[in-house]
Amino acid sequence: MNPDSATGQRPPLDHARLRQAMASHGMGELHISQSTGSTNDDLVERAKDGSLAHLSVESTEHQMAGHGRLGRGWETPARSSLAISIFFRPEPGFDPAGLPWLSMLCATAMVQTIRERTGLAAGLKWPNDVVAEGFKLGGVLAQLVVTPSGPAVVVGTGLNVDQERAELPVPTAASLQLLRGTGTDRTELMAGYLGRVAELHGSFAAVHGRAQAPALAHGQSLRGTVAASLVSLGHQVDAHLPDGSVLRGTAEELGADGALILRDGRGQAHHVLAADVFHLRRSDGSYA
Ligand code: BT5
Repeated sequence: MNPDSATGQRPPLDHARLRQAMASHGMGELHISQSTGSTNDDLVERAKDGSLAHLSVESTEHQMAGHGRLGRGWETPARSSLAISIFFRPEPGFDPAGLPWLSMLCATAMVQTIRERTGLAAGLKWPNDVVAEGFKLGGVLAQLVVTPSGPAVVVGTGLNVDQERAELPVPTAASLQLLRGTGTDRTELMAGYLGRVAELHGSFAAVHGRAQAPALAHGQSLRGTVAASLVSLGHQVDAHLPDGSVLRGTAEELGADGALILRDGRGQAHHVLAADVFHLRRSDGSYA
């Protein structure tokens, strides 16, 4: 157990170290509040006049009314976790089809950061869950923003770092603390994540937002990089579709547009663009 967690003595984020990390990656402004409703809402508000710098970041020590997808909530106690929203202003020439990839870019950056900094075998559960050992550690929520200087995107990422079991809202959730049995420095994690996002985004922007183009180290495309983090591929899943129906199949591939390609029991392929995906328990009892 982390000795600080139960006593309310959780350390705050180190703003100076984060500003330094962001400056070294040529990022925009950093704003960290003591408490707020939602960092996504705050950044969308700041973006409205059109002057907010590309790769500006909004975070908070205590997010009290965080948003999940489809009107769901995101719940975290003060200083226990990370809530990070990043503003992306696409340059002229950036392929609009690249915009939906920004949420998976951020989720992949978080997966890579967790792997590198904690050694946990983190992965991405399509489309936006950061998972490890079958539990949800984090999630990503992207919002399109119309600004006077053109369309932009805010991508918010939440990560459970220090929560004890009783502080998590659902039994499917876990924190790094619970899975590792030891604390993790939130500032280090956040700096690592921001650096990864800046690098991945820099490569992606250099190929004008084309997810298939070989852009990254070793000639990998963003699509290939995201697919390498996807734990859903190869698994039997239930996809709960927006119309309320459920599609069961094997997750075969990440589509060129970011969709999950599922093959059902009759051998028919389905192109799933929006869904909640549940991995089915395998015969050995594990999920993924
Ligand atoms: C997500 O939605 O996973 C997206 C979460 C995004 C949160 C970030 S924090 C920074 C930024 N500012 C915001 O206001 N939001 C973003 P979804 O896939 O819809 O999952 C939501 C569901 O996850 C809830 O209905 C709960 O069942 C569960 N949940 C809520 N809080 C959780 C937590 N801390 N850990 C794991 N699961 C949680």
